[in-house]
Amino acid sequence: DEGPVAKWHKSVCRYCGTGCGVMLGMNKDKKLVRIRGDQEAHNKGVICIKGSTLDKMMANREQRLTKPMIRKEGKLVEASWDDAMTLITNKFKEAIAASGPESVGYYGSGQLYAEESYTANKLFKAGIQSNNVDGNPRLCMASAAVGYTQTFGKDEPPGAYEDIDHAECFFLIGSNTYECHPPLFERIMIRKKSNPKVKIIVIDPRRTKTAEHADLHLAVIPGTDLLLLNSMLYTLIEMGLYDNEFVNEHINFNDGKQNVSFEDYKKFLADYKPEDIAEELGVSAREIRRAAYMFGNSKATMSLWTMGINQRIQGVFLNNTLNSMHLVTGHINRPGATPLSLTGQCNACGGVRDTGSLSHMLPNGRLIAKEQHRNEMEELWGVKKGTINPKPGYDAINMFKAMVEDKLKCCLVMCTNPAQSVPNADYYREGMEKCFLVVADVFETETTKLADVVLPAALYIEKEGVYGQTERRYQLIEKLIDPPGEARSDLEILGEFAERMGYGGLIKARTPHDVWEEYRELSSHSKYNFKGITYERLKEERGIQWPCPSEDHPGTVRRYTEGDPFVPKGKKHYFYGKPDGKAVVFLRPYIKTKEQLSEQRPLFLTTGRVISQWHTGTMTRLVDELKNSSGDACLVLHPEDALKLGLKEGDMAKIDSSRGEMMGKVKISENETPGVVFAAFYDPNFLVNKVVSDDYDPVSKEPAYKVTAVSVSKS
Ligand code: MGD
Ligand code: SF4
Repeated sequence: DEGPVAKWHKSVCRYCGTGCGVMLGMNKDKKLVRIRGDQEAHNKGVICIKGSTLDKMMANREQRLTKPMIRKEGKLVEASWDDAMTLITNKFKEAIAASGPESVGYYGSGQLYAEESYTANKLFKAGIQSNNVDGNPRLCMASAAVGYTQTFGKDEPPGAYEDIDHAECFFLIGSNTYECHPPLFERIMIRKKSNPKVKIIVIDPRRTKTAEHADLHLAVIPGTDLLLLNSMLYTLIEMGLYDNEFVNEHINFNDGKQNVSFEDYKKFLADYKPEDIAEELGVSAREIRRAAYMFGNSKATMSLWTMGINQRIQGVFLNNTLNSMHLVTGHINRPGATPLSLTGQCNACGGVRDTGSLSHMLPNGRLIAKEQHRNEMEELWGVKKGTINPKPGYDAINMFKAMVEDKLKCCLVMCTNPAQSVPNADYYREGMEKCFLVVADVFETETTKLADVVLPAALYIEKEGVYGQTERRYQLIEKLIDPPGEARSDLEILGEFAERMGYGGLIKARTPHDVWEEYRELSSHSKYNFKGITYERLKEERGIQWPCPSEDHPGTVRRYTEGDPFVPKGKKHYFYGKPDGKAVVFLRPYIKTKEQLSEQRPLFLTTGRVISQWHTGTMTRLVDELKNSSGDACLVLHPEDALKLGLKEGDMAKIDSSRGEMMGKVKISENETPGVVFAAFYDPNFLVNKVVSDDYDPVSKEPAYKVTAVSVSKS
């Protein structure tokens, strides 16, 4: 009934950090009617169930937000753009006049286009002079970003997806790749089928779909993985499976304060002998040694990880140590050998990490705390020296805490649904209600329900911009259709807000193309150089990986080695993020999580995604196929635990943690581990984040969504 496809357009999937290339089929009325994987893109035509139903999500215009809304006498009522923007500007100006620029903030998203996050960051830090710029990538990637930066001196992975085709051992830790990055998992399985020597090790407390395909699955006790990694390093060195030449030439060992020797490192690891830590880890010494042997003895080992490692109170230490495993064994900087942190969101890397849109950062790896970095950005942005506040702003959790404490008076929230996605949700929702909250979204969400002003945003191909995913690949999404009603792109909203706040001169670039031109020029003053990545090239090519310093440069698959434009000629490895070109192996001790089991709370709750839903489900729950596939969210228990607790499938249970309690339906599955219960967070009728702990890593400030002690009882 929609008619045949009149034209196919290359694009990128809207949802996850895999960044699959898709082909969008438009009919003669310029309506999106078909979608398929792009054979020429890195995903070679493979897409998952979410990507393949993007057309259905985009077709839903009945439920879209199409007019601004303002809260009047407790109710959201329709308003004109002019009234909404006037109100927002007045409120922000009043707060700044009364309590200073630190009383206002911006909470963004790893799903906005790079041009949008870049503009918001510049407006707040160089214009309004508030460093309260943070967003949902803090909840997902912050530990990986800090981990890479500490180890290599620069953020973003050294390797690429292409390494999957060359690896002989896959070390998947804290990643349910099968459900969360399906085309990459398929690529791993194709590699395994092509070569019988290829082995897969999965480290996960749950027997996930990914674990079902493993040659070795170690179901560690939640919160203890650092014991395993240090123990594997102990074993690798004990077995002589390390690369002496690489260690001597390319690594510094460091205890967090100063450089130490390899011998000191060995002494540090002596506390992690497999036999001594096996019980606390929940895995036998034999299996630890087996994992270490498989890791060290393969021709090329590739680690892949995501939230199971990042969302932890030791997220940074875990990331450091994973990088260390590759450095010590020399499994780095060659095809198939690399530590590759997978990204959760479609633009957490390019949009937020690279643009520096977090409260402690400035673009292209610069830090607020460093005067030289602030001065560089002040010069590049053409503002007076001393404009950028030297104090980092609030990270995500502390931003919501500042709302509760009435320190943050106004906040602009774009493209994210924190009322459902932050941990200890009831506590922070109270703050969202207190604060003057402006929310730009495409559908009604738990957060728009709490907002003082709701702004209708344009979605995906209703606007234009760049996404940058896991492997430093930048890809362009072109505008193909108009947004519904009065919806506007986030970039237009930010441009108008800047103008009204008096920063129209600072935010001169108002179209995606112009912002990109400014930003790519700016990148050429850094080691993130992507000056050569133009819109014109991106329209033709299937994404380009930076560094890419000039328009005739093909992009860089592997960093810190030959082929990387920043590696001096004749050098095989050079970690140029560090002054002496050497990467750092840190001595990172394991610390027990505060969330410990007790008689009162004898189970570990862990949370995450399922294959057919995206995050808080605002977009994917509206698609019938996806809704039917996932059903409603439940608390998933092992049959042994269910029996002990007298619970049957479908029963209502009470879940209680130190943060709160909630009710939810029970599902029973042999794939769960006894003692560990699981819940996804896509369902507003099952707000698991009410009970999830908001403890966080002290350095990355990323919350530990993966380990909460709970009790479960029949209600
Ligand atoms: P999303 O559902 O991705 O969730 O949490 P959120 O970012 O809060 O929200 C994106 C919103 O953007 C949606 O409401 C969508 O309708 C809207 N939107 C889509 N396109 C546009 C656009 O172009 N412009 C605007 N203005 N809006 C748009 C994700 C967060 O959740 C993340 S990143 C992680 S990693 C955490 N993971 C996690 C977990 O593992 N467990 C638990 N329990 N909670 C978690 N919460 C975190
Ligand atoms: Fe989209 Fe991610 Fe699925 Fe690829 S794997 S189609 S990017 S949701």
